[in-house]
Amino acid sequence: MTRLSGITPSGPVHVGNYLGAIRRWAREGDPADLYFVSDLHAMTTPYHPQKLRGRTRELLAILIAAGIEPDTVFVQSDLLPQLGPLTWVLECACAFGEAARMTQFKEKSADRSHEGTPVRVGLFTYPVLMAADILLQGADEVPVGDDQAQHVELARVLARRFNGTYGEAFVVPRAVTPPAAARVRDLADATRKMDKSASDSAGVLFALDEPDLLRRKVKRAVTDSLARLEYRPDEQPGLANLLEILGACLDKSPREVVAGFSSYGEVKDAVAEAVIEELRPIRERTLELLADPTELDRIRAVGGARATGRGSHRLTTVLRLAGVA
Ligand code: AQP
Repeated sequence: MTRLSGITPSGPVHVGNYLGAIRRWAREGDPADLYFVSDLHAMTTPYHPQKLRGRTRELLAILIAAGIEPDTVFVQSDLLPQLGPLTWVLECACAFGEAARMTQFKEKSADRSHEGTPVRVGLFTYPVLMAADILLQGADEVPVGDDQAQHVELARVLARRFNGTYGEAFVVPRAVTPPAAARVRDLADATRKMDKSASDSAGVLFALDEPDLLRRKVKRAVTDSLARLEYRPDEQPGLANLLEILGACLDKSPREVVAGFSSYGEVKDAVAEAVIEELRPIRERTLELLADPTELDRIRAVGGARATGRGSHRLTTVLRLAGVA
């Protein structure tokens, strides 16, 4: 059984990505799973090519440094020769109305129109590219949050339609809900989730931040003036967020970790030290890998070759059934 998960280099990796996804992939990943850096998805909104290239390498290095089996990791753009034709075939199997129904497109395009920046056609069609990511690899399960479940549903619809119309080629994937993980929120505003592409990074703990910077960001975290040391997410969201981060780092519940503190300052010190210790080995290994481009390229090539190998037979079948090969 193959599970496929991706992460987009839309900004530097933060502690939310790490605790909510990457650490789980490293701990629970199966050799049959696939993890990929979805750099093509980062092109759906304005971006800088050099930064994208750098962030893609950095993210690949972080996934390896975090302990994910290197063979199971690949970079999406390394599969462009396969994903390009497959995306076209799937776009030609997708009704305009189906793509237009995607809630995420409606929300993200509304944001862009609001900002006065053009909405890219890629933002509209990327769920079809996501279907190609999934279907090319023959993934059985795709762990996604609520915001992506509709896209996996589209992949299911397209797989069934192609199989029914032209012939059996695709595994019909399932969306699965990943085990509940801490939803880390921004330290400066606990109503917002911690975001890679946040315009203000004062409340975002990046995985490669220096320990001193992490300490300063945690010290400035917004809490409240109630001076109550309890875990009450609704009434004290800033404190609750800190306790959730601490709990996730220590593999304990936020209620367990809150006992024993006598001030918010103590909580912040403990959070800073726990995050620094959690990230230290990953930061060190990532910097080593980034300093050794030959090794990183070698790892990248192995993962890319494995993913390409998995998809090539399926793509040949699809093109033949579609009448274009
Ligand atoms: N704040 C978070 N807390 C816990 N988990 C999180 N994830 C993202 N933010 C948090 C998880 O990280 C994985 C990769 O996510 P993605 O690349 O699809 O990015 P995203 O979910 O759109 O969120 P980001 O990282 O903040 O990026 P941008 O700025 O591009 O929106 C997923 O498993 C996600 O749940």
